[in-house]
Amino acid sequence: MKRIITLLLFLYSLNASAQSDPALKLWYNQPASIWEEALPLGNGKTGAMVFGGVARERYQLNDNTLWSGAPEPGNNPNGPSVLPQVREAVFKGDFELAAKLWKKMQGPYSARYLPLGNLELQFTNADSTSEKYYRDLDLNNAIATVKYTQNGVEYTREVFTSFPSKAMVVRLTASKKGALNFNVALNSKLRFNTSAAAANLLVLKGKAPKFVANRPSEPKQVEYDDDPKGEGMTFEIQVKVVNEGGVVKAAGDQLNVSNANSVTIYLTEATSFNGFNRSAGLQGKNPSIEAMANMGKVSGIPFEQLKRAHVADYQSLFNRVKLDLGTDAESLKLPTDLRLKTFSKRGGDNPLVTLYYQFGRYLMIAASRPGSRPTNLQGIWNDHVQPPWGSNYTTNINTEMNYWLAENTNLSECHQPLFAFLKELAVNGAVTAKVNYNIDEGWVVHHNSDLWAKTSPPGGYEWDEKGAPRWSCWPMAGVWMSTHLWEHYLFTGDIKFLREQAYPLMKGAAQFQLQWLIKDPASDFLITNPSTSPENTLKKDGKEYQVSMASTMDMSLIRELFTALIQSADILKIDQQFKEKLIAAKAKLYPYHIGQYGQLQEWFKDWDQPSDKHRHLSHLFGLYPGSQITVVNTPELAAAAKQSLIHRGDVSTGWSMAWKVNWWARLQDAEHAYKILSDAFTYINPNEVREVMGGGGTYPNLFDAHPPFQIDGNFGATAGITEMLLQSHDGRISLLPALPKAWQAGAVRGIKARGNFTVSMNWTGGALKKATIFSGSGGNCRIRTTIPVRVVELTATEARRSNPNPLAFSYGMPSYGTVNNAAVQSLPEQKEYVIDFPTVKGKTYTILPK
Ligand code: FUC
Repeated sequence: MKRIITLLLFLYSLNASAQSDPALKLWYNQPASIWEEALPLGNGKTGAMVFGGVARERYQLNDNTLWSGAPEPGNNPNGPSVLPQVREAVFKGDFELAAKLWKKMQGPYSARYLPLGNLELQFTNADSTSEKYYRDLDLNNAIATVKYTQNGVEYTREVFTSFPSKAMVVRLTASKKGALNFNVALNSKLRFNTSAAAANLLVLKGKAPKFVANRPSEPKQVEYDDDPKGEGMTFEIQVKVVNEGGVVKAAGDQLNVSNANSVTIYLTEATSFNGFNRSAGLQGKNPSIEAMANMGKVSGIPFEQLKRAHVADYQSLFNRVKLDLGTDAESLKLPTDLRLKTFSKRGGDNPLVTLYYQFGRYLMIAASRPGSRPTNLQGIWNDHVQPPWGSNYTTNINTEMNYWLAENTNLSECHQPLFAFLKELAVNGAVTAKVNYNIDEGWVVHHNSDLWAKTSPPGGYEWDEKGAPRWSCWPMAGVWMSTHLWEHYLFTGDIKFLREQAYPLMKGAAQFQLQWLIKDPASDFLITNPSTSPENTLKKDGKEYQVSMASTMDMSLIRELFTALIQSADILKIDQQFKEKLIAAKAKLYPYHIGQYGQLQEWFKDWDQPSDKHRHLSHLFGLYPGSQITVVNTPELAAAAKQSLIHRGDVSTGWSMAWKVNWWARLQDAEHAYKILSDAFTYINPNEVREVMGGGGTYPNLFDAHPPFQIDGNFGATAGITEMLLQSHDGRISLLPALPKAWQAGAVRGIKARGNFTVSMNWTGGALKKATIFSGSGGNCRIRTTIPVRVVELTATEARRSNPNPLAFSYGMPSYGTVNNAAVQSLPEQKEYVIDFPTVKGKTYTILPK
């Protein structure tokens, strides 16, 4: 039996190493000296940043549910009486008064996402210098490794966080028996107490603050309840040390390991979080029960067995997609931080782009798994008690961007936490709709949310001078997030999901908007009032205004959702009356406008300034992630969007640049998309204080720098690279729609197109060589290529009519007005060939050049 297991293990390791790609490692020649050099691990629940120190190893820990505060709706009953005054001011053109009045409708800030603690290993024999230091994060198996030699002994530490085991597992080995000597400690930046519960078991019990301030000017900054049983989440970390050889004993609030041959450390943790609508302090779960139960399950299992289960689970998601943009033996010899520093000097680094791409997918698998909370501004990784922007859900771009890669990079399951969150937002958002606006149908979400599914507008009521209507006045997040449900359906064809989960939520978001929309007496169109274009101000007659009406983003979001719902009602054959209502409202929505410079108008009137470099370009929602503006169906609107992009420029914050990659990809401008993507590889030194809006880039650990660290840029760039290789938003599957010169030869396997098609391709000389398309749901497959192609298995026909596949949905042609035809930008010209072929569910089709 033992022999068989050994043989199986051997075969497994052969197989694992055969699949292991040496280019998929982030590696360094020195330990992390600062957080942005440490390497992230995660299983959706527990996050860990691995520092890899020789004398002191630090694993900085997070739990995805550990936030400050308690459920606080923050709804503002002033709303219904103030709203008519705001609207009147806007209609009169007094935008300044409108903004001032809106402040009376604001509510509190969101809760803050908090750090859990640190597991520290202090080595007693680490004074002498180490040699041959190496640390990495291997994306092939989601394991971080540290190796070094000291006094002739080779030391190795491996660590992973396991989704199936809900635990972090560390394995320490040495080339010489009895060489492992270290102390184990647990601490936290929050209130905590650590004790040794047994000779080999440490337990940290902690309590989170009941309130953490948003601004340094607030009188109370980090406020704890004096009563340990009072408000504020509690949490527990358990650490068990299992040694082979030597001794483990408790030493005060630490454990001491001496003369061990090898050691396995098991870590489990839990919080008292007991649902978005219950106080975790007063009605919380006992975190000890969960931490102990998980410890009980995991700590009897040998390291290799846990590792196998972890790798199998991780690879079941990660291995679905493979990207190859060419190899570069020289660049692989450089540690990751050096590659980043020299990226532009070396004229780019395709394997680094591939690594960055897969790192985005890795982060999604590590941070967003079924049952976990959705990823916040920092995913699940945060070391601050007062993190930038509270590490919250910022819903006017950041939360959505976090999920742009979920479907097209074949990680559909990882989208689930967002959908579960939407259900909670719909509950709270119905109350906000009623209290703040006296709207009794549907639900609404504003610009920030948190663990407690906050839906009311932030801004700090009236007390906060900095609480600005240009972002707080935005009841649109429910609409935007609901479009993710529709996209999930288009990518998966899961009609049960559409019927049971997506449709009711999408309908609720639309019901609110049907009542929020109001008729503009001057134009007769349905508009939003008040309205902002998130975070930007409109400049008019030398003055800046925050609030007006019918911003292009509002109208595009509503149009996108209404269109999706109209289509859904037909697919599901339900709700015809509601559908008619939507059709009627959609026809009256204030349309797009192409302004005097040939730009897509951001505002209700042609107030856009070519000199405006604001990082938000929300008016381009319809181009991406929306699908209303396409090069083929609406070339003039696409050209206008291009003009808007040119005005704003390329360099901006991390997430803004990632969005621009996606936009330029949708415009099929490969070189511009690639140029901005390359800008994202600007090395940002985490030791230097940088201006927040001074231009984004990448930290040594490949985390996106807004700056500071914000994970949206990582996710947005991975989505954008996919968008350069494959698009499917306009009723066709475009193969290689925006392939830059820098990627003349390459291959991609397993990315997804709407219609539940899985696509693999390779190309040389910038032209498609071969594609295979797996049909997950059957139905017509319409592909668009830049060279003539054929389908090996059958005879395809030239596409003529609209695509009969309901998942290959085209948004049609939204109406628009234009003031100056002469100014319209030209679009890159691509010759295109579009063919149709019927597919059978479960079959694969081969596409070759003709
Ligand atoms: C919005 C953006 C900022 C930042 C913050 C979290 O306020 O405008 O750039 O991303 O969210």
